[in-house]
This record gives sequence, structure tokens and C-alpha cells, in this order.
Amino acid sequence: NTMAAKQKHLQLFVLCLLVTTILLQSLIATELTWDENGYILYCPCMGRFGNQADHFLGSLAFAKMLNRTLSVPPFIVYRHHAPPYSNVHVPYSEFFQLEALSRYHRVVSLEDFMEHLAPTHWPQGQRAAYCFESAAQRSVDKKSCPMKDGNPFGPFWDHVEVDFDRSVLFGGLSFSTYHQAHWISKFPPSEHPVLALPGAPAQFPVIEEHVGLQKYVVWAEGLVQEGQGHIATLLPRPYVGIHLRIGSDWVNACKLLQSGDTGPHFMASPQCVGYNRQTALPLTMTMCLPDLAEIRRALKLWVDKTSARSIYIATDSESHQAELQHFFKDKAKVVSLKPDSAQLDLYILSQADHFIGNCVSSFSAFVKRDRDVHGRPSSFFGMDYPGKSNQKDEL
Ligand SMILES: Nc1nc2c(ncn2[C@@H]2O[C@H](COP(=O)(O)OP(=O)(O)O)[C@@H](O)[C@H]2O)c(=O)[nH]1
Ligand SMILES: *[C@@H]1O[C@H](CO)[C@@H](O)[C@H](O)[C@H]1NC(C)=O
Ligand SMILES: [Mg+2]
Repeated sequence: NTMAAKQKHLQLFVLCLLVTTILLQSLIATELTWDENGYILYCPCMGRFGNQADHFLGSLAFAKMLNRTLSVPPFIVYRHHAPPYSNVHVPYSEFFQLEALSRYHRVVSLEDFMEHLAPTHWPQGQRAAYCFESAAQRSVDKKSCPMKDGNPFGPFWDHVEVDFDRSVLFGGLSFSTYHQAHWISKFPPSEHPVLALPGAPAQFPVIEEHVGLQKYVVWAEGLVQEGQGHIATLLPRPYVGIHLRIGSDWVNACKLLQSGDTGPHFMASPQCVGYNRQTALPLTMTMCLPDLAEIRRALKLWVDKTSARSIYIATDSESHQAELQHFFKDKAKVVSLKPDSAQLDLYILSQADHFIGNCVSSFSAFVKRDRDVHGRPSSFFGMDYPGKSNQKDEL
């Protein structure tokens, strides 16, 4: 009889559902057990993607140094020119593989931390903020950490529904390995399980020792698919990728160079002038803000050298696509997507047969590091052989 058979099917189905639920729950439970060695939480509150990525590498190293799990924050994307006209918080895993970080150190996304761990282990009412005494000086009572003051600080912690209940101040220590023991003795995880910081526990730009951590930053499958699709349809190989950082904010930044009091390092420039301040190569205006003549010169050099059949232009403003297409005629196809997502530009640049970046830009620096991991060659506007020049400088 069919009635009994149907009932049996239903019973089986319910049983399966139950087993699956239990299995899934135990899976989540085993993946997200509380780390007795504590956590690091921070807001990537300085700068846009390139700055946030630099800070991320340093924060990852800091968490490992303290043997605390790093709670990986979402990226803050500033969408004030287009919908939704506000900050967007993009989970790390949308751009990169969270699992790939685990080969270096224990991580949990901030979203998972808040959903699965905070309710029991970091409940409302017990949330302390940690900051430098100097930062707290700016508050009204001079002893509160400015965790949610202004943009992007407020919207960031609101996004994960966090309010802070008290502040713990510190001074006389830095995020460098020099203070490792100091940090551990001052904030033992038993008494201070969650160190929540107003900004990244790291320097900008990323210090030389941490550049190599880029290898744990692996593109998410979705972005790879999308990027490879564009490359396959638009960019016959070999192709040269260039990053034009020439917008009005950049023109103003580069003006500081001319004033001459920027010192041997300026923003991301250690990546091409060298990290050693004593032996740093001069940073020229052409390197900071290449004009069309320099863009043409560098492109021609590398298009010839690599026998490139196409050129990809990523830009923060003008692409100069028409002028460059006219200049290269039928020799190379000139492409610029101006995508909505900066990460698509970064990915396409990372895959080029040769990359010409802007030495001062941390956006270019991300591409350069990613390419170095995979042994792909890069140069900069105004500096065709960064590696060789550095070596010569050391002799
Ligand atoms: N899509 C796209 N956006 C860019 C490009 N260059 C700059 N931008 C935008 O401008 C921001 C520059 O800030 P940041 O990433 O901190 O790099 P930096 O200021 O050059 O060191 C990027 O995050 C992007 O949002 C580009 O070539 N393509
Ligand atoms: C680091 O933390 C992990 C996880 O809590 C722990 O198993 C390990 O023993 C710790 N290592 C040291 C050197 O304290
Ligand atoms: Mg910037």
C-alpha cells in the first residue's frame, strides 16, 4: 500500500534532515571553538583598498606574534559617488580565500566571530576597547578610546553591531616584534581575551619583513573566474598591464614631493626605492605622476620587449585609451574596462605578462607583491629595472 510507503519515505527524509543538521552543527562547532589564547579585532579604518591591504599583512603578523586568532575584518569600500552612497563592508572572503590564511596563522572572519563566538564569549556589556593613551587624549574625558568617532569608525562597528563599554589604555609600546614580551605580559589572554583596536596594529606602508605574507592572500574563485573571462575575451597574450594613478587627489599628493620635505620614503615608495632609508634611491616626479610622454615611453619599451599584442589600462581617472591606441596603431590592442570593482582591475593587472605600476601607490604595491609571489615581472613608471637598481645601490 502506497500510504505506508509514503509515510516511510517521509520518516526517512526527516531522519536524514536531522542527521544533516547535527552534522552541520558539529562542523560549525569544531571550526569555531573558542581560542583560549584570545583574539585581535581591528577596524581597517585608514585609507582605501591598498592601504587596508598593507595594514592587513602587518596585522596578520601581529596576531601571530601574540599567538592570538586574527579576526579578519571586512574591507571598507567607499561608495559615495554611486549607490548605495555610503560605506560598504565587503567580507574578506568575497575577494580572497579565508582558508588560505590558515596556512600561516589562525583566523576567523569578523562576521563569524560576531555571529558564533561573541554572544557567549564577548557579550554586550563586556566589550573593552584598547588604544594608545595618546589616542584617548582626544576624547572628552581623556580616557576613552575613539572607537566609533566619525567615519569610517562609527559605521564600521555599527555594521557588526558593536558598542564599547569601557576603554583600556596603553603607552610605551609599539606593534613591532621588539615589544612582543611586553604585549603578552601586559595583556594576558586570560584577563584580556579580546583586544579590539581602533585601527590596524601595523605600520603603513607594510614593513619589508611582512611583504612576503602576500602569498597567503589568494584570490577568491569567483574573482578568478570573472577576471579570466575578461582576459580570454579581451586581451590577446602577451599583454602588458599598467596602473595609471593620476587623479586629482594624486596630483595633490605628488605636489608634496616637490616641496622636498617628504624624506627618503613617501607612501608606498619603499617598494621601488628600497626599504633602507640610508640607501633609498631618489623618488622623482615622473615616478609619482607620469605624464603621457612617460606613459608612452615605458609602454613602448615593455610592449617591444615582451612582443605584447595587447595593453590593459587600470586607472583612477583618465585611461588615455584613445591616444595610446593611436600611438600603437595595429601593433597592440589597447583595453580599459573601468570596472565597478577595483578588485577586477587588480586581478587583471596581476595576471599580465608584464606590469608597469606606480611606485608611490599602495594599489600598485598590491599588484607588485602578488606578481612577485608568482614570479611575474614588474617595473614602475620612471624606473624600468627596480630590482637591478636596488642591487647596484647596495654595491
Ligand atoms: N578601479 C580602479 N580603481 C582605482 C585605480 N587606482 C586607484 N583606484 C581607486 O583609488 C583607491 C586608491 O587608494 P589606495 O587603494 O589606498 O591606493 P593609493 O592611494 O594609490 O596608495 C583604490 O582603492 C581604488 O578605489 C585603478 O586603476 N582602478
Ligand atoms: C598558541 O595558541 C594555540 C591555540 O590556542 C595553542 O594551541 C598553542 O599552544 C599556543 N602556542 C604557544 C607557543 O603558546
Ligand atoms: Mg590611498
